[in-house]
Amino acid sequence: MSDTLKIYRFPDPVLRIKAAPVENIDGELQQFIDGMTETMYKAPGIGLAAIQVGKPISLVVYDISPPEESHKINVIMNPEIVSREGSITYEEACLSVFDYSAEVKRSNKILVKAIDREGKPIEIEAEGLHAVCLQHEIDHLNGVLFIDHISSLKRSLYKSRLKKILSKEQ
Ligand code: GNR
Ligand code: NI
Repeated sequence: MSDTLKIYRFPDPVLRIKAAPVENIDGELQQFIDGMTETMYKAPGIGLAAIQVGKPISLVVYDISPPEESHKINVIMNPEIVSREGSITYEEACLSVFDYSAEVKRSNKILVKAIDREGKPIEIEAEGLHAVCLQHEIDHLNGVLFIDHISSLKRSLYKSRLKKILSKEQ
């Protein structure tokens, strides 16, 4: 078993770094993917982008299967959204945004081109929560957080609440 990785949280500037494409798919990367998978399930979360654990590469793991169903980890690298359709408003949260959730409007259906953990090109047609999750994770790869999509009033209210929380921490 691999070690659990540290998840960086807003306002850490690490979360604003833009991910570089994955070029070397080697044993070290496979180990890192296993570490991310374990970290995501332990959190628990439905997705995790590499930058959330401090590595600025274009890599995402996710699993949106309901808790009662069998789990299957999805690994995508160098993803690109190539088409979009419709819209969906969904209450989002993030492992990198402490104690907060808010509604975000995104595309309801997307087509994503990526490579899998072996480097094989794949296409993913995603709808609903699947599409929300992928857009949320692909945002992370561009240094974007879901709180960047909410109103500036909501964001400043959250920021001042977080400031109070953080000032009380030892
Ligand atoms: O675990 C997560 N839940 C979630 C809920 C609604 C919309 C997006 C997400 S992703 C989040 C895990 C995370 O922070 N991934 O980057
Ligand atoms: Ni997130």
